[in-house]
Amino acid sequence: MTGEALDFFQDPGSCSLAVRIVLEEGGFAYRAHAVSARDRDRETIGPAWLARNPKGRVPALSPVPGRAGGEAHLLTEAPAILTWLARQRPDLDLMPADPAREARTLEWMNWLSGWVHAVAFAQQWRPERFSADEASYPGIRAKGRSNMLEAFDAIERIMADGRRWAVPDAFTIADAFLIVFYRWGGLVNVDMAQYASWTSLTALTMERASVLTAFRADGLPRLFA
Ligand SMILES: N[C@@H](CCC(=O)N[C@@H](CS)C(=O)NCC(=O)O)C(=O)O
Repeated sequence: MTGEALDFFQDPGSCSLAVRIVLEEGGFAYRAHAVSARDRDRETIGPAWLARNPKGRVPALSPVPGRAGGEAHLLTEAPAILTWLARQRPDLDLMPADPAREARTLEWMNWLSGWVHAVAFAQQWRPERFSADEASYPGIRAKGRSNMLEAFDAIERIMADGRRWAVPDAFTIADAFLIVFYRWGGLVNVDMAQYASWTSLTALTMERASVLTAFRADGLPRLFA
């Protein structure tokens, strides 16, 4: 796809991977800018990034008309960015035009973003968001792990009805988001092979040229190598 190159702010292997997959899927011209979200060199909460995105997070994408309290034309929130990108390429139907399939895609995006990411994983990786009392962190981490495992069971139950993709039956932005959490499950030492149906979906996702390119660009080994 031609047009003005987009500026994409990301941290390799973070939830921004989903955005990179869709940037590649849609053939968008973009420049990637690393903003570290990792503890050892965390830039997301540094003054330079906070001035642009007061939420202190990645991913972000520019230019998209409007503003969210920081830099003009900077779009934040992975589901919003993925939806906006999908709408630039309606021919690919990455955010389905059909109202029921659109709602099903949003159902995935909202739950993955608002529960699986912002609660279950954040409880494990950022317990300080849930309490100022450090003594409570082990309990918060443990609850995050059980919330995550329950969510993974739920994903497997949904996927086990024979569908090939998260929203039957074509690749959507929900699949680009789901592979992030499958990968993160491995990072927190979950044996992901136990989720047979979700593993089949992820293997199918991993075969896409866009996904292979995004993993390579993020410096990540491909899954199931
Ligand atoms: N709701 C946001 C969450 C974004 C988010 O939490 N991103 C993480 C990386 S996966 C981050 O930037 N963390 C930086 C930090 O915690 O300082 C979205 O969906 O984009």
